[in-house]
Amino acid sequence: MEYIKYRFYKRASKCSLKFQKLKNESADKVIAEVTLGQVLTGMKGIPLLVTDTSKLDPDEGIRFKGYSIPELQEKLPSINPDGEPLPEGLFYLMLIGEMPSKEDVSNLSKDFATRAHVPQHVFDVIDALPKNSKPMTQFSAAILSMATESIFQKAYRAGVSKKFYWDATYEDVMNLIARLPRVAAYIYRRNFHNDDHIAPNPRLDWAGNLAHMMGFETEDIKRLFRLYMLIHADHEGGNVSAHTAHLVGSALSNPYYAYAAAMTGLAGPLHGFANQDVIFWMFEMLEYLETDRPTDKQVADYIHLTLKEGRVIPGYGHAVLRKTDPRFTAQQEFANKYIKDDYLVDLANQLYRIVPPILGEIGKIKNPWPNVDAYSGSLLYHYGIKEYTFYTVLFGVSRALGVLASLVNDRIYGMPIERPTSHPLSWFHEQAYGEKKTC
Ligand code: NMX
Ligand code: MLT
Repeated sequence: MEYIKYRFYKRASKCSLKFQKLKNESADKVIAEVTLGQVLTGMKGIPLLVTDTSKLDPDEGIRFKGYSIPELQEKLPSINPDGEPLPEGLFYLMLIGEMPSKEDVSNLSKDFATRAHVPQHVFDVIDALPKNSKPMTQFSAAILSMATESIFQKAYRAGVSKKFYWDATYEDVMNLIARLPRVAAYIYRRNFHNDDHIAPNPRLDWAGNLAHMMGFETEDIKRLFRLYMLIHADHEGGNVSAHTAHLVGSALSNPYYAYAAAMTGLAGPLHGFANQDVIFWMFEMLEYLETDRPTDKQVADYIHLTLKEGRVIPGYGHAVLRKTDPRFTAQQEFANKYIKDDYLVDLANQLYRIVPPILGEIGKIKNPWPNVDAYSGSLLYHYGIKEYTFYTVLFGVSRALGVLASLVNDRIYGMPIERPTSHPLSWFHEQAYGEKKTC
């Protein structure tokens, strides 16, 4: 067994014993009370999922295996001393629970490079879709079509014991992560560069190779991509994409199925699509105001207009966070360091001053502060990736790192099929008022 896989196995099998012990010995322990309000507002705050890769604190934001984003930037190995860490290192950390050495990360990069071959039929599936189908449609379809390669599916058919499900899942997960940059870049070049495709360079790291295959060779963009892939990689288990992959995977659907499903969730405007919605809305505003440099008053008026139309302000608010998203801050710091005088970056900063007090005044919005999507598009646009309908695909490449690490955990822990209970509305009415009412 390859050594990173062996390290995962050694560590995760210990955790798996803990999981089984808890299940067997403490099943009756009450851990939470559920209110009707929680059920009716999207199950917020109910501790229902076991996810080891990262944990979200409403005020502090995300920590990956206990490390904040600034701590990761300091401690994870990077290629250049002043560069951003390699996302492969974060994957290692989430999978194994220890900080990787530079050598571990370099081995992981090489492992991904050797697994990166995408079968021709996946490109054929993408090419069969009309060019006006959304990049996320092409991305999800491509991932689904790659299920032909699933080792888990073949092992299951061959009758492999439950004890070894994790092994085949691990192989699928590694292969899928390795192939996503090629698939994403293919969609990008197909849609926006006349099918002029660029071959992978196996000597590059995972994120650097993605930039290369998309046609961007400067160190600036590679640095941005490494940061981007790091901060979008995971957001504990309850977000729509992570939860979807876990749920679909709990039926023992193979990792390709589970991740394709996750990506159709990421494509929703309240989730990852918001990163393209932000840029769409910014341009809509600038066009309406007929200026690239609006005054604070013009921006505030436009925000009020958007709200009056019954729309949300994209990039603001969060289901869990109650303060500025540290992923927003990491990107803002990156811009402060490397970008001078860019109108969209300036607009993102201007919105950060103006949006929160306006949303705060409304009263009902639990978090008026920006999330990760409020900044990412301005950075990509600055570096020449202007095709914003593609932005959610980049989010999707990154999110694989956390979600798929969790999927291998699910299988080694022997997690069962997920199957909560539902009731008709009349049942909830009865719980609240003591009488059954049908509608
Ligand atoms: N602009 C206007 N209204 C908002 C906003 C916003 N940015 N955020 C929340 N609200 C409204 C929300 O629609 C709801 O209205 P109603 O009662 O009429 O249904 C009310 O405020 C209460 O919502 P919350 O409980 O504060 O938020 P919830 O947990 O339901 O939703 C989001 C969280 C993130 C879906 C929501 O804040 C939102 O729609 N934000 C804009 C879209 C966005 O940026 N999504 C990206 C999230 C991060 N990601 O990448 O996944
Ligand atoms: C995410 O990164 O998944 C989003 O911030 C949404 C969430 O955490 O619910």
